[in-house]
Amino acid sequence: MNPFVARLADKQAGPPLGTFLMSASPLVAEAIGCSGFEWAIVDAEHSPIGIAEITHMLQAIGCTPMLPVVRVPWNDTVIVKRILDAGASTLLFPFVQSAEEAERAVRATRYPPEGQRGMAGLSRASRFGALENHFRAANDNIGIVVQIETPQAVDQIEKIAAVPGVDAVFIGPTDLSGSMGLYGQGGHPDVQQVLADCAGRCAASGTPIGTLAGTIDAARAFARQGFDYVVLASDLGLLLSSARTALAQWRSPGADAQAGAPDPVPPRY
Ligand code: 3PY
Ligand code: MG
Repeated sequence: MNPFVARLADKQAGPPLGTFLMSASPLVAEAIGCSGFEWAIVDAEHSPIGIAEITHMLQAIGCTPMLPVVRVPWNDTVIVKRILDAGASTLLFPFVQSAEEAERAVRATRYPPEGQRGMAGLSRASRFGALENHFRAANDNIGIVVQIETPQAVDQIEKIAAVPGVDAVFIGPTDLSGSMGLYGQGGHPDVQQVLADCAGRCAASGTPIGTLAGTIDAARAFARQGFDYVVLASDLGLLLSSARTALAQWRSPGADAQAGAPDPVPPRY
């Protein structure tokens, strides 16, 4: 079974927290993998990450216990083939609008006769040919998560989730709020209501559902609402919020007085 799908099925362990990796850096990907995050999304939709970076980031993550998911830039059979060849085995598809589009996503990930994935003898996916069973085993080991990001897709969520091969859904609150005419307002009550409804509908149909949270409090709230997994921000987001907090403290008058007696040379910087 695909390791990410298996982790989602392990309800006892609680909802796994992940983060987006947008910095296109294998070093950062490896560091996040060593930080304790259970899983992370290599984001090839909204970052400079291309095939070479995906390959190198997967190599780096492979040295850590963290489970990688790769978000493909689009539901495109050729791009999907290249990303699978690079060794990705769990894919996140943005903007899936219908059951037909979900079927197209699944087909792109399956070798014939089930699908249309092209075959190459020396891909990283087959350990450069060393995995003799690769072509027979690969179809059963791919995990697919599809993103629901518009009201049209929300209407279809049960049909999309029921497509054989779809393992989980993920609500993208940024695009969802934009397509609801509430640009930049993922926290708007109307958007939050749609998220809560989706969680209820997916619980009823037994489909794991996840979404994006900007803070740990929001992540906890989503878990309480029934979300099965949550993405906390991104590597860049976590870096920038920590940088901004540090600068705000530095610039805040009276910060010295509040600071107490910190270690002037921290053991890790
Ligand atoms: C979105 O919010 O639209 C995303 O794709 C990421 O969560
Ligand atoms: Mg989106």
